[in-house]
Amino acid sequence: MAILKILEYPDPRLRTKAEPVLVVDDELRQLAADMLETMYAAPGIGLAATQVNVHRRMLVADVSEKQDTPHVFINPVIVERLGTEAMEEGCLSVPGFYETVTRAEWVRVRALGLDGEPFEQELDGLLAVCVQHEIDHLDGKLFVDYLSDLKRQRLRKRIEKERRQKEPDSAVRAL
Ligand code: QAP
Ligand code: CO
Repeated sequence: MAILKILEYPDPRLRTKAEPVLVVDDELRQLAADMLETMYAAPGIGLAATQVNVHRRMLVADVSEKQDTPHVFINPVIVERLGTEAMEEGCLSVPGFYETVTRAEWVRVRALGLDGEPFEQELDGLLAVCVQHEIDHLDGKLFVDYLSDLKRQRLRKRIEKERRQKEPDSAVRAL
């Protein structure tokens, strides 16, 4: 087990489109376990492989109160969606920033499980929103992409300012 390093916005590696998983093997199962450990430690409710700089199509999520109900989706595809729901979202790759995003309120997801077998699951509520957010990561998309240009620009400025305060040399290095 290991806690993995999470990439943070605006890291360009978060824009990578992940490749489909071809074989579900022990190495992939180990990655899933490490991603769950990393998510629980954060703590968070969802994590995509892209966020730990592994560009393969797998995500983990657990929206339960006691964080005792892990979900793993390999090569996830939304095959049906219904309704819309506005929800305040955050992201482990954009720490300290939350904004309302509108997504489908119900989805049917097709994926492979850790046993390599395909399954379909109907999701609603927070888990439905979370899985849509994490599948976006696998396509190089972030929740801040849904905001207005003005809001995203303000966020970038805030992050740059925070970074300057954390490491005073970075502004100089960037010149
Ligand atoms: C995605 O996000 C999500 O800013 C998962 O300082 C979130 O686990 C989908 C986190 C909300 C739907 C609704 C964020 C932790 C965790 C932070 C997360 C932070 C510490 C975010
Ligand atoms: Co995220």
